[in-house]
Amino acid sequence: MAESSSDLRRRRWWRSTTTRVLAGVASVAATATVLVTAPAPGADAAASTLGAAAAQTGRYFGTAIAGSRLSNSAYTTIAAREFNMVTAENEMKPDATEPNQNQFNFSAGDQIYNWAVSRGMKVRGHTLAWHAQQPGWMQNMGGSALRSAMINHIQKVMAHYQGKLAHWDVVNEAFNEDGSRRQSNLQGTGNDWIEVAFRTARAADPSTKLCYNDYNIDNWNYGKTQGVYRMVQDFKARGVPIDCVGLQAHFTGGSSVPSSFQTTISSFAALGVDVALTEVDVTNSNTSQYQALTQACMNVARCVGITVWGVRDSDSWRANESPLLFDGNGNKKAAYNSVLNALNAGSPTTTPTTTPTGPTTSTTPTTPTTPGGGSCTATLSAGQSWGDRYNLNVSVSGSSTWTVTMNVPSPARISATWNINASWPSSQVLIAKPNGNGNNWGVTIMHNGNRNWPSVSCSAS
Ligand code: 9MR
Repeated sequence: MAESSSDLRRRRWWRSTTTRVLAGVASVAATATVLVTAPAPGADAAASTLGAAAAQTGRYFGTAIAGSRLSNSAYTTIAAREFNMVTAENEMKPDATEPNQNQFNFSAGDQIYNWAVSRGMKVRGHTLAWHAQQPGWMQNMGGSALRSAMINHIQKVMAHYQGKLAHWDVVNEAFNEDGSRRQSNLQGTGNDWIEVAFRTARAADPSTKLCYNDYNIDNWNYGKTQGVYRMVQDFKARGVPIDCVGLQAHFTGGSSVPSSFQTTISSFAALGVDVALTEVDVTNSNTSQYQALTQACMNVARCVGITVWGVRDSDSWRANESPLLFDGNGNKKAAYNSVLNALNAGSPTTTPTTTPTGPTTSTTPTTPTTPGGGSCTATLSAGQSWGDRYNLNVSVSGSSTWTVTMNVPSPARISATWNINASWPSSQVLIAKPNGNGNNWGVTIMHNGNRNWPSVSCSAS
């Protein structure tokens, strides 16, 4: 159910009246904490980027990134500004990561991973076991040799990225349109190959969410959707580890958003898995279809995020359909605004424990460290909160060249940021610098039982 407008008002009221100022100016360094009741300017303003808007409800908004485009500053400027999740478009696929059997190459995948995390973005792994984009040596394999090679591939690639990725698409596109299994060399190793892949993946990296990913599973009344649904249902019933289903949501090449799309998302979610829209594009960026698919995700608590399959139309695998949110010149298209508005009006991923609720204030005053250089102030205010996590909005004043250091009290951990260039000395320490898009940014914190706010210090240079 969508959040009612009264809920939304209450949430925004809570955000705007719960404000704490932590001053990092040398002259007030000893005064630690100042509580104010005046609304923070702009505290209830709608977020102005896709990632920030999605983060308000605990979701992400991502894009596919092509390593070959990371040298294009027009591309990277948009990508870093707008998104807080990245999928490597091709660089983590089997042909890229294991070009020769048992010889791994992570340079292209790592380039994208490092680009993303150094900007405070998270990364989805794509993909480990797939009939397509196999290296030549694997294409010619079958039977038990291929089964062993698949297991080895999953183990080695996941070991390389152990603890680093938000999700892995463990298996990609394994079904036919009628809901039967797609014939492939992997399928030829035995019908249990998918569950073996998932069990291997769980053992290799228990920290990452394991997803099954496919296209044309958007219409609830479609054979392929039902086939995948039955597999997930069976896996959950038998304890085969699976955490998420990715609906690629390519509404190009003749497809469009079906009226049952939300039913599909909520039906998968009801099996006890997260759902993500993983490769979205829409023919000619039809505004109402982009609005509808975003709204459908926002209406389902376990729809955790949306990824579009490229940045600008010119970056798309189907560039001739102009299916993305930015045109070839990097301008926002009409569909961008429909997505942004739907994200800003969205409901949280999980129901807040109490309403309104926010993080508790610290019982021990936090002490900002003395800043080096000039003066600036970082102001924290409560964002949305859920059972397991909360958002804080941060507004920096006094300087446009600031560095904010945030220390989160253990065992809380920082899980996401938006609108900053972030570096992470540890999961409890965040160093934030401007990303060129203003002085308002935010963090999502997994509280792990400690809801005391972090301390912050601000240093201007
Ligand atoms: O966008 C990818 C394109 O650059 C590759 O040439 C293609 C090769 O298979 O894969 C594209 O990405 C696909 C994704 O990995 C899985 N779902 C369908 C995507 C579009 O084909």
